[in-house]
Amino acid sequence: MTAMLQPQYAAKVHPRAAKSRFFHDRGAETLSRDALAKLQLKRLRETLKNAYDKVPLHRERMKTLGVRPQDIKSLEDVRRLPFTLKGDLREHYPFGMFARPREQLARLHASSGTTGKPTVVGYTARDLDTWADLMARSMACAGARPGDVVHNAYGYGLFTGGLGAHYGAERLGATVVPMSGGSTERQVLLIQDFGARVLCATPSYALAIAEVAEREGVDLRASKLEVGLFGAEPWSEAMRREIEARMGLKAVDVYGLSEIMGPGVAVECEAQDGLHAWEDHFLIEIIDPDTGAPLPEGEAGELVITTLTKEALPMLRYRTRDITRVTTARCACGRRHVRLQRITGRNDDMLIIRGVNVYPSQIEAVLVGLPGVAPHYQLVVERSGSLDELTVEVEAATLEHALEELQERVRHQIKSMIGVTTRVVAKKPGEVPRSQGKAVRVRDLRPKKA
Ligand code: DLL
Repeated sequence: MTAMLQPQYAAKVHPRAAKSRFFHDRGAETLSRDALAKLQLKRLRETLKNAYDKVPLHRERMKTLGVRPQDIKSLEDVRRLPFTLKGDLREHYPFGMFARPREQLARLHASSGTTGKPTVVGYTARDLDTWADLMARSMACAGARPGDVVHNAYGYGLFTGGLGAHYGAERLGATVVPMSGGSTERQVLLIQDFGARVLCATPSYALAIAEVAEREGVDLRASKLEVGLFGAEPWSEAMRREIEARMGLKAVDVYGLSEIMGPGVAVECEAQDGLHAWEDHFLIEIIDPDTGAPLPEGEAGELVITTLTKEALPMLRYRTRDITRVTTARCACGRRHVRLQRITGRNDDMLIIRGVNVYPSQIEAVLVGLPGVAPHYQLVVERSGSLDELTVEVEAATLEHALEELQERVRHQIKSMIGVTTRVVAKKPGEVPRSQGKAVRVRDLRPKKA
């Protein structure tokens, strides 16, 4: 798989980044773990008071459990609080979970979701200010610097990616190019003409940009691009290597979700070894998704986040459904904030194929980098009797590749790496759909549950 990564394509290290360590907010980013814990407890208590006084749902749930804000005396006590679920936001659509009257909100965002009503989130002016700061901090952590040109190809609109990265880049002191997604030829042109050093996009869209550039004979490795802030969807190490090789930049993972804020909840530093979650603003827990019981450091489980500074939409123990593990081990970069392992997928993205649990990103890790296979794929899930069956649609890298040989090789590779039997359909170059934002990786053709 690493055969593709030839030395001349290796990510460039920015001279300023190599020479001196840069922080957007050195004080907050390098707080000791003790100081962080003290700050968290103080802010947790303020958040609880806000939620209890202003949001009937939180107050009623806490009353049912017999907990009052003043009963929370340590960070461990957070476990006495009720969970909040995505469904709660839907059921209180549109503004029922806000802790501020609508007139005091400066902005709304929403995520569409696959069924029913969208999830609506709101921000006060101070919430937006905090978000811009955390996104600027995330960008700096990833290697962006004041004065850079930041090409922002995250979608603008109700999705938090576009505006989140936009105001973060401005706050950092960069020059932001508000491209949004789509018009890929134009993206290629402006990345070169405006001299972008930083690219913000979903990893799947970054790959689509790389592909269009190559088709047009443009070598983005020779452009000024050095840092990519990629997130909003699961991706694999193999995909990281692929993008780094084709764009000649350092591809950094950024995580976030609208219910908690948007992009900038956690981000990798230049060590690319886990995503620092900004604990001065978020309290992180990992739980067993089946029992809700807390899991010790290092064990994989569901990420649960409590916001510590949000005014308009305080979230108590929000179940993200994202699966990860955490470490508090010291990081080479000097930041003490806990690191999340790359998020492999959501709990509800997991497929059970003939008794084997599979995340789409695991399949991706096998496919990307295989000789003759393009890094574009879709998974089709069907029901046959009582069993789920998986068809993996892959794409030949060139017209010269014999599709049958490719199918057999990919099938064998998936079986031997993941242990699951799949059907593989190889398509001609360009036949697997490309994304402009979050990629659609799974087509679920199973009958809908009643
Ligand atoms: O995707 C916010 C965002 C924008 C993050 C731009 C990063 C960059 P939502 O649309 O609410 O918000 O979707 C949130 O996307 O719960 C994860 O399942 C998934 N996700 C986000 N970032 C990553 C990542 C934005 N780096 C949901 N790796 C989350 C894996 C991610 N999954």
